[in-house]
Amino acid sequence: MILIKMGGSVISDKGKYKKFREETVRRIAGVLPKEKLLLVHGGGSFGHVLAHKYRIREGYEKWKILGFSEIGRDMEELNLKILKILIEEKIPAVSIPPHALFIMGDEPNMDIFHFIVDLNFVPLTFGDIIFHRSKGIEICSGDYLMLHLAREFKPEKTIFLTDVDGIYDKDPGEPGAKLISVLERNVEPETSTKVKDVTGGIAYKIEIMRKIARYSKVYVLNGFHPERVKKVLDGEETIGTVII
Ligand code: IP8
Repeated sequence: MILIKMGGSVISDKGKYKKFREETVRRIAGVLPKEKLLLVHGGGSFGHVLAHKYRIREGYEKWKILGFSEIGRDMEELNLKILKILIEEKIPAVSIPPHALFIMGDEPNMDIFHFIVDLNFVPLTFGDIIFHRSKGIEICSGDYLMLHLAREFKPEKTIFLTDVDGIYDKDPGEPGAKLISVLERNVEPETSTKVKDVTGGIAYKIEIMRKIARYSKVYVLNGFHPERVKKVLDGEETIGTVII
């Protein structure tokens, strides 16, 4: 089993509200296996712009509810764009919107994932709006779903696709930043925490990746170079970070 997250900064231009990167997604879809695959995608500018504007992570207030619905609509729009491309590439993907699957605060029931994987489908889930037992409303990040899927399926490889070559020792935009090619999950990494989004930015992601590394080999790769994904899938060396 292979678990892959297409990060929001790869599938969309994070600086422009709802700017989808169709060609990039198509190129990624072209190298993916057509079975024994679990897919997750992030929100990018379809999710984070309005999630920030409506302060969704601070919980329920009546004035936010239309905004919450708008984010749900935008995420389904993004999800449908990706789903269409996957099907065109002959990947039997089926969309699983988290907000209809569980209420945050409860353990997500992963039964449906097992059921459809056994039938050779490829589940496609995503960072989403979600209802929350105590806060009322919340954002469910794709990374949280990655952790649950990794725990449940213990995939052979887990791949995070980002807009840079992997994890760096400082902000990749800074001069002298070095790519970390191997990161040990038990060692606290020296990395940048500058890039922020509503679900916590790189620090939260690295924490999740280190947890996932208990169950799976974790790779962080540049999504604009799908040939690197192919290499990892084929067991070959490539540019990126592996967390062991
Ligand atoms: O990009 C966030 O998912 P992420 C989803 O995986 C929304 O953190 C709706 C902002």
